[in-house]
Amino acid sequence: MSDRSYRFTHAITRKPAASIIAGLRAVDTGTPDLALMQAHHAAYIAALRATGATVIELDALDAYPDSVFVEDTALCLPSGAVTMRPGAPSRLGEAAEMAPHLEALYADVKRISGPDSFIEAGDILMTETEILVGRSARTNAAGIAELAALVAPWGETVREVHTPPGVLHFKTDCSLLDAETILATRRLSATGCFTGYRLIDVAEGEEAAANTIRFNDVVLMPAGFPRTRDALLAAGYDLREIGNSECAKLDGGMSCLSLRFTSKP
Ligand code: CIR
Repeated sequence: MSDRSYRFTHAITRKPAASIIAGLRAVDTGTPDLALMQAHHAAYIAALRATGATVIELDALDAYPDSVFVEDTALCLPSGAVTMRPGAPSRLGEAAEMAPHLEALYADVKRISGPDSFIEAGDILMTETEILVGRSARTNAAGIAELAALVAPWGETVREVHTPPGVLHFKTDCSLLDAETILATRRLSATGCFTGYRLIDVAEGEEAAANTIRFNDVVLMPAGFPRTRDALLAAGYDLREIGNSECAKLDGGMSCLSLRFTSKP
């Protein structure tokens, strides 16, 4: 079995912009503190680099308040990349900002372009064998169908699933921990979408801990979720807890802050 879904040589991040205070959020829980967010962001990048990966840090984009959440702009696969078409109008232009950076690294960069297609990569979970895409308020059937058609020539299979109502993205509620293991909230795993995978439940009341990333030998998780942390430690994962209080005010977590991929020489 390959390990394409958690072993990476590279990541792309983007510095948080001062305009982050105008970023999208479902519920207003306070103004994000830019300096603290920058400190958390630096710790996140350091944790990625400590695994031996190269991290490309892009400049802040003030015109796009949510642009620190680079994950939503593209899907990076072993054979090529696909730029997304974000369903949030204020984020639509972020994909074109990312495209040249991917074109510098990948021979094949495709793009979601249908005028009725909307898809954000926060709704996409890549595993060893398939690409799960959650329908959500940001990702529609046309976007998923277009993605499926674009990646089929690369031998990739897309499976449409559902993001729970009121949850921003599919991956807000789940993460891949290794080739066969998924960490998920009960409200998501109860839909049955992870049949065939080994499941670890996020502790009740710690739903915001579900968005982690497995990156090479470590799992990055948001700090402040002791019962989920202990469950992951007991399962043998090498954890790095990263402060996420400021991104959480904008519904962002560990996966949202990077594009992760393997660059072939
Ligand atoms: C948004 O609403 O689009 C941002 N405030 C948060 C995006 C988080 N991204 C992600 O879950 N992949």
